[in-house]
Amino acid sequence: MPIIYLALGTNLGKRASNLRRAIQALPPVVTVQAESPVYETSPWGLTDQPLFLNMVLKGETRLAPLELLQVLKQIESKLGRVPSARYGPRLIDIDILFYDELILNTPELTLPHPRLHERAFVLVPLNDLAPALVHPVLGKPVSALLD
Ligand code: PH2
Ligand code: MG
Ligand code: MG
Repeated sequence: MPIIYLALGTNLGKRASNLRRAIQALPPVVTVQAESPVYETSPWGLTDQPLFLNMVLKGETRLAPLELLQVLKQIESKLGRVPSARYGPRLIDIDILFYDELILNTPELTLPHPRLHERAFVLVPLNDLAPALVHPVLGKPVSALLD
């Protein structure tokens, strides 16, 4: 089954509970195999907003990438996310970082996630789970992207 890495972020409402509810909503579509620690992080992109909680999950899915994206968006809505500004505050954000070694460029979805290597709030928890994972576009392991 394809191995996926997901990034979770939240900076509105009961943040820890938002993460737990998102993780609980993933099965049976995604079988979660590992959870990183949860980090409290300064907002990136749009700095005048509350602190985030961020973490990364490793899992397995039988869904194709775009099907997975649709399910993750449904979970975000079910948990109460409403549309907001780009990089703005959100109740829950679930992003696909990697889907096996797949490289995908469609209007709906870019894989690996196009900004993951610029973001400590993603790289630090990803490095906790998979320091040796090689980025298929950049050709470097996560541990090197973090440096
Ligand atoms: N998500 C964003 C924008 N900025 N900053 C942090 N620290 N964590 C996030 O998850 C985050 C962000 C939009 O997806
Ligand atoms: Mg997102
Ligand atoms: Mg995001």
